[in-house]
Amino acid sequence: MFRLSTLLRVPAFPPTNRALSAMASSLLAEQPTFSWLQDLGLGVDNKGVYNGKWGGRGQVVTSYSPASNEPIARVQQASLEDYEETVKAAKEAWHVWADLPAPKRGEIVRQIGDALRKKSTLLGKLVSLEMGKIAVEGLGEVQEYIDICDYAVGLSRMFGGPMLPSERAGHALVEMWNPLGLVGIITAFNFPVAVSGWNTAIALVCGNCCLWKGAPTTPLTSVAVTRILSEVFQSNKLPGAICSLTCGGSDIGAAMARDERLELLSFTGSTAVGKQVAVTVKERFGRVLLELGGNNAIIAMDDADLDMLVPSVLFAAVGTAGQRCTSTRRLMLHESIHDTVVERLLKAYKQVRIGDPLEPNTLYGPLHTKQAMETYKTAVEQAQQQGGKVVYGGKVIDRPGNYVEPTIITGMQHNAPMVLTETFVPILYVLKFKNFEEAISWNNEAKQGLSSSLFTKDLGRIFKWLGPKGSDCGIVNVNIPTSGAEIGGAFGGEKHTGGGRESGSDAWKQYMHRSTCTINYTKELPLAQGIKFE
Ligand code: UN1
Repeated sequence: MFRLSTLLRVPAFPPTNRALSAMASSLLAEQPTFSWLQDLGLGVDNKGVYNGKWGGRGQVVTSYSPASNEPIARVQQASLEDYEETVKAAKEAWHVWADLPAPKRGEIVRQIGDALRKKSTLLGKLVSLEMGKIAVEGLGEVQEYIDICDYAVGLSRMFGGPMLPSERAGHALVEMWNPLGLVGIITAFNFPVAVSGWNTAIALVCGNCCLWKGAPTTPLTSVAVTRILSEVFQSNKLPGAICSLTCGGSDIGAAMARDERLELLSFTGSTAVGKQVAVTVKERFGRVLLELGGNNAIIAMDDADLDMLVPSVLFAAVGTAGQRCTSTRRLMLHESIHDTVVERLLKAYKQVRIGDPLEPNTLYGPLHTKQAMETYKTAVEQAQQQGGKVVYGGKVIDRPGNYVEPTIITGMQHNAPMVLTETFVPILYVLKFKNFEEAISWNNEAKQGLSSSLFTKDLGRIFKWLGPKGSDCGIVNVNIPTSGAEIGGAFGGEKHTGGGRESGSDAWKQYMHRSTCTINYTKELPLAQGIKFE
């Protein structure tokens, strides 16, 4: 049986007890806790379905702030009937959208980027409030959406296929690229804006309609983003269902995976759920784009510039409280610099300002859910049982919200089970190696293959790292952190990361189907390979 909620990185919804629900109802009955949410079109009660009009007859969920575990507002999710109506509306809308020339579609995406610019501060603040990442990072992912809109506008005048030389006289061999139809987009809690943006902007200029389901724990962000998009379609007198939304849990996710009307399903989430999604979509010969887990490493050689290494590790391991797919989880240090780097990291970790993610001075906020705190506690215990020494952090922080200490663990074997497990919490395992080849093999022994980074000044090592016997990841960096990729490149990874590529470069190809077209413009009928069939 396909059950998304049990396997997602986070539960469908933070566990609530009756007291908390009662508190939520009484608080929300009066007014939104955060009145500025009204400027994003949000109220106390919100509809979580959009297909040209707003609706939703499914379960009502309350969104909580991870920094306090206090309720923010409620969203009524999609029922399966809502889902059905929405797919029909999106399919209908496609007939209008696909008829627009690609540069005209680009113009609509340009307007989406501009509309996001106008609301970026508020939207970034909402991401911070609902997801728990610090304000600058919330704003940063709205910027990613804006950037990919700009990219997609240019792309709308550039994509296409070549005209190839035909072996037959009077024949043209042309590659045509056409839209797929309806693209399903399932995103995770940790990037509730940017990842939907990468998919939506590119899918739209390619001529597809989109049906989005965000994480069940960030429904307000999904609604706010969709409101911004819907106003652009409305002001251009285009069907709103071109970008539809069905908030929901595992039932909607499973329906999307099974649904033959979704020509492509782009899924971001855990490896375990991604595997089920892949099997379900492939069973119907659909197309699936997977962005799954990562267990990313930084390798620092004896010649690494430590003034660059230490802040890079800090950003990639502590930033977003370790909840990026691209977060650094393993730090491999050459034995000659190991102790110095650990000492410098301890100093840097001590200066991390922990607090309310909405406060401008804060560098480190809460984990997204209570369940993640449990995962953290278990991981710290198990790492210690497997020979790890907690040299920094290791404890839950006694304050409201889901706060845990950013943690450094040394002394483990490179292949200890915890070192090779992606926990999605802010634990950094520091490993000591003797030579470069050994470090590369440790980098590559993780099941996942998302991001990786090497710190060195040696050109020979850099090119080995980028080459066939180097990193096996989709993102292979030098002298920068593992996280914080730009939108212009293709984003994604190999092995258990799922193999998908989103965002820039030629990732657009996955949102279109290619036809090889051979056109005979003569009165002769020569066959290829010189075959005579007479
Ligand atoms: C993710 O964690 O799912 O490279 C996406 C980064 C961001 C995107 C991360 N640009 O860290």
